[in-house]
Formats: sequence, C-alpha cells, structure tokens
Amino acid sequence: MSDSPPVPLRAVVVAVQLPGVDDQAFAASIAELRRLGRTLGVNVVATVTQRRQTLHPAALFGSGKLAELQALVGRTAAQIAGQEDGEGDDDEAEAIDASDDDAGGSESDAPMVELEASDEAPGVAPIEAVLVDHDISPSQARNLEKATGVEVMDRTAVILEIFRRHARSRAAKAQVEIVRLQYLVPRLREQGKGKDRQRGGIGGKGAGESSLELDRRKIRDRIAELTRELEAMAEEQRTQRARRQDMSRVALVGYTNAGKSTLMRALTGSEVLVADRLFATLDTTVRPLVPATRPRVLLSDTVGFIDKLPHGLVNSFKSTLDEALEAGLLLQVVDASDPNFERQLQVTTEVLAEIGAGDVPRLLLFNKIDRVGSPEAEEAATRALSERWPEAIVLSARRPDDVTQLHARLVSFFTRDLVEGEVRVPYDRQQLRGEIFAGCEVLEESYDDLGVIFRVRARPEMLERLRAAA
Ligand SMILES: Nc1nc2c(ncn2[C@@H]2O[C@H](COP(=O)(O)OP(=O)(O)OP(=O)(O)O)[C@@H](O)[C@H]2O)c(=O)[nH]1
Ligand SMILES: [Mg+2]
Repeated sequence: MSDSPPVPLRAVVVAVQLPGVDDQAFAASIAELRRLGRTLGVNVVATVTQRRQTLHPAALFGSGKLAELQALVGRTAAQIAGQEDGEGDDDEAEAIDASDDDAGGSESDAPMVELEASDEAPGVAPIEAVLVDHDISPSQARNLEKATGVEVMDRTAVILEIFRRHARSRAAKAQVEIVRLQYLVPRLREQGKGKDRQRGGIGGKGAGESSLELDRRKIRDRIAELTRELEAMAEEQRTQRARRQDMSRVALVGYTNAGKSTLMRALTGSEVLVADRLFATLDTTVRPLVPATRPRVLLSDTVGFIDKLPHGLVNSFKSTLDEALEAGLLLQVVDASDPNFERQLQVTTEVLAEIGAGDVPRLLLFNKIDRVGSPEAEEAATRALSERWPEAIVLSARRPDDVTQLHARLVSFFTRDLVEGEVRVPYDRQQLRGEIFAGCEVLEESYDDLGVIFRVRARPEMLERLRAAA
C-alpha cells in the first residue's frame, strides 16, 4: 500500500515516568517511540513528560500538565470548548479538569516539555499528532484527543501501523489485520458516534474502510474470516515445516534492527530485505547455508521483537515464530552498538520464553561491533562482552571473515549430532537419491543385487526416516 504520508507529520511524544522506571530506561523508551514514529514518517518536535505514581485515569496527566500539552499543541481552552459544543458524548469521557493533579502522587519538577533542538519551534507549524508511550484506554485516548484536538496514537497503535505498512505476504497481512481490528473494536464506539471522524492522519484506515462502515459485527465477521484464512495458511506452513523436520535448522531471533536479515543475507546469499528501520522484516524466510553444507543447514529469518510488544501481535505471529520453536539452534542477535542493548537482550529472552522457545539451544551473537567506535573502543567492548558472556560470539555482519567463522561454528554445532550409518535403496526407489544427497553427507556409494547402499553421515532422525522410506 502506498499510503505513507508524503510530508512528515509533526507530533509530540508524551510519557509518564512511573515508579520503578529509572531515568535511563525512561529516556530509552521515549527514544524508541520517536524512532517508531520516524518509521511512519512522523517528525517528533517535542516531548512532554511527567513523573506520576500512576497514569491519570482520565488523560494520563494531571490538569496542569495537560494544559501545558494543550498550549504546546497550540489550542486554547476556548477553542476546545467550542469544538466540544453539542457533541453530547461526554458521558463516555471522564472529567479531565478535576483538581486531580495529585490523585496519583507528586508531579516532578523535572523538565516537562522538551523541545527538540534540531527542529523548528512547535508553534511555527501545527502539530498533527500526539504519540503516547504507553498503552492507554480508549477513553484516555478520547480525552487526549479532545484536549489537544489532534490524533492520538498509543504505542500499540504506532506499532500496529508499522506492521500494517510493512506486511508483504498474505499471512503477515492477515495477522496484522486481525490484531488491528481487535484493537479497533473497543475504540469504535468512541470514534463512530454516527459521524465519520476520518482524517488524513497517521493511522489511516485500510483501503475502502471508514469508521462508519466498520460496525462491530462486520469487524467480528472479518476477524473470523481472516482467522479461517490464516488457519488454512498455517496448515500449509505446517506441512512445509514437517518436510524440514529432520533437517538441521537454525533460526535468527532478536530485537528489531539488530541485524538478523543482514546475517541472513551474509550466511545464505539470499536477497532478504535489510533496512535501517524498525520492523523491516515481518515474514519468515528459510534458506540453506551458503557455501552449501552436507547435510544442509537451513537458516530462517523472522520478525523482530520490541519492548512492550502488543500481546495480540505476539500471539498472531506465533505461527510465524513456530519456525524458531522448531529450530535446533537459535541465533539470538543483539546490536552491541546500541546503548540500550542489555534491555533489548532481556526483552528478547522474555519473549522467547513466552512463546515457548526458552529451552531451545541458543547462541548469543553480539553484532555491529564495527559500529562501537575506534579500534580501541571496539577491543574494549569485545573484551567486556566476552568476559560477561563467555559463550557468546562478538562479530560484525559486515565483515566477511566474521561471517565465515560463524558459518563454521554452525556447521560444527550440527556435525556434533551426526551419526554414521547405511541406507539401502532398492533400484526402483531411486527418487530417494536426491533426498539423501540433500540431507546427508554421503561417504560411500556401493551396489549389490538389491540396490544401492549409501554409507552416510546424517542426523539420527534423518537416517531413520530414510531407512523407513527406502
Ligand atoms: N555497522 C553495522 N551495521 C549493521 C550490521 N548489521 C546490520 N547493520 C545495519 O543495521 C540495520 C538493520 O539491519 P537488518 O538486518 O535489517 O536488521 P533486522 O534485525 O533484520 O531488523 P528487523 O527486520 O527490523 O527486525 C541496517 O541498516 C543494516 O545495514 C553490522 O554488523 N554493522
Ligand atoms: Mg529483518
């Protein structure tokens, strides 16, 4: 879909620093949301933050801070009141103006509104969106929209929109649409109200859809239809995976932008998409290692993870991630040049546990080591990483030597499990020949009255299956 807005939209990021979230984690999360925004062509021109015990139930912030946000977005209270006149749906919105400020605890006096140095002042051109670094309820979103008069997107909505734009395969599109529709259902009442509030904003509706048409029943029908389609596709995928079951399989997993697809290209010579943007890859690709190995080792590249990944998305991508679950080895890729890499490693480990891949053998890869700085800095970083994670490999996907070493390591990992044995193939079953050469290392081929005898090295499962088939 070529629906990306041609000019970057201008947006404000808002976030509440909750207890237990330290300054660094807070800043990293906001920086990540800005990157997510940029992926959608959104230019974040200011950040409004506040320290609170909890998110204010009405509109995240207390009234004082909310007024600041309103001022920033450039709307006066009078304008807002004017717009609200006659809308008559206030029953659904909680009061914003109560003297609420400290219902949730003390507000900080830390810098609350930060203008981005690199951009023009926010007053010069209108701000068209508010990005919220939390998942908020439909009524909180509605209140913020009312207060600011612009589109409000929470973290989930931003991620969903990226997924929607980047989905290529039929399966990925269906998966994303299901989650997006589920996200929309509780918000529909708030938006619909018998008038179409569609704007040319970020979270544009899919082709031909409008809030009016999308009543809940239709959405539910559509979800059911998509689920059926997806189930049929999952069946197909299962069959394909079953065929690969007795092969040596490695899956690249890790945080978005860690360099999984770059490694996929380097290790398999395939042309998968590599891009410096979040969630470039949504579909799973499987390719044999190149230079080819005997037996073949298959490598898969798949969707990346992110902090606070919407739960629906994890579930809906589960079939995509099954490839990782069934792998004999996971390559957990970490961007060692990202200041926040430890958190990213932790998130990835958590998601892996969540999808049931916690017990699959895992090799930790600290990638992008070329990017940490001077040769001295690189050496120091490598040493520090190796001390802390002695089993890990520190490398750069951009250095052919590093890739060659990784290739060798993968081959040796799988050779450990290989056993030697014989398979006798009757002369009328010679179609098995191709499979034997793809799945085994053939050490010797001899002939007797009954057929061809292959002496091979292969995984025990492979040997067993070939003997059963022969
Ligand atoms: N300097 C440097 N850049 C790298 C390295 N590996 C990957 N990159 C760059 O990092 C960016 C992201 O790489 P991808 O391979 O697309 O990352 P990914 O993990 O597949 O990301 P998603 O598909 O979004 O989950 C691209 O601009 C790559 O060129 C590396 O070792 N060194
Ligand atoms: Mg990728």
